[in-house]
This record gives sequence, structure tokens and C-alpha cells, in this order.
Amino acid sequence: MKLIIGNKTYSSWSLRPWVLMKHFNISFEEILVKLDMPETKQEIAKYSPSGKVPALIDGDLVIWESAAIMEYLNEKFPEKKMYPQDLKQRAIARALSMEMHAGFGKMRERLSFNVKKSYQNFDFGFALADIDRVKSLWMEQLKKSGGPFLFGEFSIVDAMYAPVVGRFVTYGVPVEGAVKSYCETMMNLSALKEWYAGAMQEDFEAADHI
Ligand SMILES: N[C@@H](CCC(=O)N[C@@H](CS)C(=O)NCC(=O)O)C(=O)O
Repeated sequence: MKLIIGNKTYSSWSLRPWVLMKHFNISFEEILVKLDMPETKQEIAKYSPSGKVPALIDGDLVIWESAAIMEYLNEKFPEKKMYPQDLKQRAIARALSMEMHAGFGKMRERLSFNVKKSYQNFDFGFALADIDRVKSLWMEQLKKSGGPFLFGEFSIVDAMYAPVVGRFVTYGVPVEGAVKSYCETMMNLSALKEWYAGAMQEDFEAADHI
């Protein structure tokens, strides 16, 4: 399989399936397309019909959209248990995951993903309601599962929220209790650390991505 991604510094959507595949030891070839270059559009078009990354290529199958890629991987590798095994838990896991995929636009806009930046006293402005909603759904889920991940074991939902954890760290979003522990657990995940290390090696720049 080939996973087409954007810059590790900026591409939060690419991060999600990449971290999932790394965490669950699914081997793949990584193809990184540099974002915001004159040739970016043309390069992405070679792989992805939507003109966006990530895209997953598995033989003659091309899948775009990060959420669809992760759903496909879950079905292709059922033994990896990428979602909770209980039907009702799985339904809630998908609700959390889709809420992230479809929403939190203000947070994504105001706190754009950038591995290399770090802020203190950042003005969260109009993104505060989104930030509070994320914290409260994490809190509630961690209380139910007992942690350390949202549904106990690492799952697709954690991959979906991984860039949000990164944003909270970058922009100094105050966290406490179970939410703080969750952020620490996530930032210590070896797959996420590997992504961050890769980002730090990048010497090409692009605009911030949401
Ligand atoms: N809904 C898409 C979003 C993908 C997306 O916006 N990707 C950005 C990079 S993070 C992209 O490909 N930008 C390239 C461009 O617009 O030229 C998904 O979940 O995969």
C-alpha cells in the first residue's frame, strides 16, 4: 500500500491515517507531496482524485478522505481492532470521530496545525466554544473508559484527535486532570513522536493548514 501525504509540519489530515498505520504496524510506502509549491496541484493529481491529501493506494484501489481511509483499514485488518469491539461503543466512537472530521472549523482555523510552532498566552478568540466542546467530550469519554486512550485502547478516534492534541500543545491550551493525562499519553505515543520527528527534519515551508 502507498499513503500519499502532505508536509508533516502542516498536514493534520495526513497525520491521522499515517499514525494509525504506524501504530498498528501496517506496512506502507510513504509518498510525501510538498504543499503550496507551484507543482503541488499537479503532483497530488497523480494520486488523488479530490486534489487533496491524504490518499491511500491499495493495488488498483484509490481512497481519498482521511476518515474513509481509516474505515477501509479497519475493515481490511479486522484483527487489529482499530475500533472498540462492542457495537454501542463503536457507534459512539464513530460519532466522536465524525464530529471531528466534519466539525470544529473555528478551532482548525484559529489554531492551525503547525508542529514547529509554540505559543504562550495565545488568544483562542472565536475558537473557544470548539475547544471547550473537545475538552468536554474527551473528559466524558475518558471517565467512561478509564483511559489511557478515549476508548481504553488506542483506536481510530485517537488518530482522528491526534492533531487536536498537537494543537493544544502548540497553542498552550490549558488542560487538567484526565484531559491533561490524555494529551501526555498521546504525545508519548511512538507513532506520533515519529511523525513529529519527521516534521522537524523538513526544511521546506508552506502556508499553515487547517
Ligand atoms: N477532508 C479531507 C481534507 C484533506 C485536506 O484538506 N488536505 C489538505 C492538506 S492537510 C490538502 O490536501 N491541501 C492541498 C491543497 O489544497 O492544495 C480529508 O479528511 O482527507
